[in-house]
Amino acid sequence: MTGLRFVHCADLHLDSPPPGVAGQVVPFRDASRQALISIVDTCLEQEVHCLLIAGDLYDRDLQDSAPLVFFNQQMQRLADADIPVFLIKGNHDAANRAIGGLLAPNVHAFLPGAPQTELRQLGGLSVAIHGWSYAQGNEAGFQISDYPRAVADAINLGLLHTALEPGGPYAPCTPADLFAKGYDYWALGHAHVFKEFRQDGCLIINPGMPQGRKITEGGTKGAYLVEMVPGQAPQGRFFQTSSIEWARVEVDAQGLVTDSDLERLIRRRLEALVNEGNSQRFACRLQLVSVEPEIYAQRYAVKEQFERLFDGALDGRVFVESVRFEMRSGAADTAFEESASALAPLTKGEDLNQILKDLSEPLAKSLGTYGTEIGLTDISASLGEQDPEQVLLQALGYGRQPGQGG
Ligand SMILES: [Mn+2]
Repeated sequence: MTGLRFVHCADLHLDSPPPGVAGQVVPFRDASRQALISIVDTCLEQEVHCLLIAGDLYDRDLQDSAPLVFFNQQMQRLADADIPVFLIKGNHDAANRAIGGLLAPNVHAFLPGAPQTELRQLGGLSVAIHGWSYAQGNEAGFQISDYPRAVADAINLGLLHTALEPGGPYAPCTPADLFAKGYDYWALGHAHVFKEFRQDGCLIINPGMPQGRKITEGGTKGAYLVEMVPGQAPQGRFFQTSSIEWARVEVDAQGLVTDSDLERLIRRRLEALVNEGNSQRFACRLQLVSVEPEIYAQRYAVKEQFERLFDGALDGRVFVESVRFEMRSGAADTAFEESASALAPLTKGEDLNQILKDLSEPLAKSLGTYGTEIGLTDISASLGEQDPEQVLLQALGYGRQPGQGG
């Protein structure tokens, strides 16, 4: 069967700085590079006819040439196998960013401005590749009508970095707009999760990112391998390129009497994750869930111990992003938990009283009705009466309520 075979990836965010994790430095830079190596490996193994990169290859201005050199080394591996690469720039690596330098000779980078078309013979077929690069981070003025008509008697591939949000800043459009162009395949980028739309003979794929960098980029990540035979609908499959997987591990702490019980339960959950999952390593957020507020008061002290204990556990296959306590009642929602966790290190600060005074207004606002529930409506006033650390712990949901003493 003769056809066009290619790999489509997006949002590599190559060499993106490592996110905050509890203990040891997680090798995310190496993981983002490993993901690109996996993509190139697949291109070579599958003997593809081209590689499409749909924007956000880089995360930000380059501080040195190391990521660019690494990228070109990988592209050279494809050049040695006569595999061309077609690349557009997204909002993170737009043309106005400090990301310059020569590209390997097989890499075609589309220019900013109106979409351009590259006509090539690939796999014995005529292929028209349409694309453009972001000139700056905001491309709200994008019009889908700027894309050229489908070229007759050719396979038409569209490269586009878009949030698929009408009216938004990132090349606003809808799947219906894309289907209406009459192309065979749309290679999208921007959303860091996998998305697929199909209609008649057209396939729209947003492959998601090849390696997640934070808890909101969880699950296995990868790229997309496509097989196109003229006259037939495109076929494809997602393949994993991530070596570290972000995972939320929820542990029901309800009714567990001792910290050892909790430790054993967490360990069992991590073992299950590692044994049953598809990734070499896991960066975990341990979420200890209970409806009993006193759990937090008792266990706040062991949070850091747990973070240290489990970071690097199971032969180094587990990283701990953080240990979090969550209340299963209307009192604390996730947003509150996030801000509480961000504020927690302040309990070690020496000028806590002053910090709390400065923070009292925004803190009260973020507490909202929860402040009333825990009897902490006026933080400034409470500061005059109580130990500042107690006030903060109380605001974070970990401390005792006023009047309880002790
Ligand atoms: Mn983007």
